[in-house]
Amino acid sequence: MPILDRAWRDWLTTNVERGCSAESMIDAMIASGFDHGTAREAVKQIVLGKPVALGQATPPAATSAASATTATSSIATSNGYHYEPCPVPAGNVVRAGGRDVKVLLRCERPQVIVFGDVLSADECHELMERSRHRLKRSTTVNETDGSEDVIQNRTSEGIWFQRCEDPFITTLDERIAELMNWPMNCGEGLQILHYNGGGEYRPHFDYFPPDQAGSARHTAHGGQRVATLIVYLNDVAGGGETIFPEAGLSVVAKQGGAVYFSYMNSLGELDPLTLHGGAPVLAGEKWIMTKWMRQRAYE
Ligand code: PD2
Ligand code: ZN
Repeated sequence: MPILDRAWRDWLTTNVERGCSAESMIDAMIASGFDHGTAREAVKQIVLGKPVALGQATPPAATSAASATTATSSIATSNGYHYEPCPVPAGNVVRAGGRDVKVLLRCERPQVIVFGDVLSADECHELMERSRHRLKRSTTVNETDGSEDVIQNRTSEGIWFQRCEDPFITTLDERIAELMNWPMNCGEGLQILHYNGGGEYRPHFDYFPPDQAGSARHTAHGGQRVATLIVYLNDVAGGGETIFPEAGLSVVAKQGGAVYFSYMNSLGELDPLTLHGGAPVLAGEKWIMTKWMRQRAYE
């Protein structure tokens, strides 16, 4: 009987429930260092509903680049990114910070989830009111030296809240960490962004491209970004969707709702299908709050 640690047993159980093929799970276990016989036997026993023995055994080559994810999956796109189980738990509702957050859409490749009711209308209003008079033009990372540049591709204004800077922000940081199922101390501070009519954020990646020299400065603390949550603080009268051009997906801004996407797996690979942008605001204005999670503690 193969001996697996709890993370691998849970990973197998989740993937069986999601309908993954036995071959894909065996391949993923082999890619992570299990021998073929052990992987085959473990998958067989989980599929047949016979729990494998719990133990401390982990595959010799197991890597844990993303600290909360221990297993790899062999579901790879043509661009080579290996999709692993999403950190956000399965289900139509996710309990986070004592709140029932509704799941409205799940996309597996890229890994995108649309939520409803992440924040109440009162919480959205409080964030907008606290930010309104402190906004500064947003910047992007300079590819070469990592400095922060104001550019035409991103025409929003924003402010940052320090993580857990007061009780209200702490409530939100805790809720969001639970929703994203990632340690709160890996999160950057919450950022509030405001777009006037015509404002947009042209398609980009939220991760720091490893091939750009300027990225090193930003990954030096906390490592790479692994996942994003964008929460909509108001209904946008026209335009302003969050778009994923490679996936042909666009998410309409709805007050209190959010879009989540994850883009780094435990092998350290980055998902190019998460190219995304904020479409131009055609009518009214747009307010959002963003949370970026890192690989490791971000201090
Ligand atoms: O405003 C958005 O919808 C948006 C889209 C893509 C924001 C960001 N990215 C971001 O702040 O990274
Ligand atoms: Zn973005």
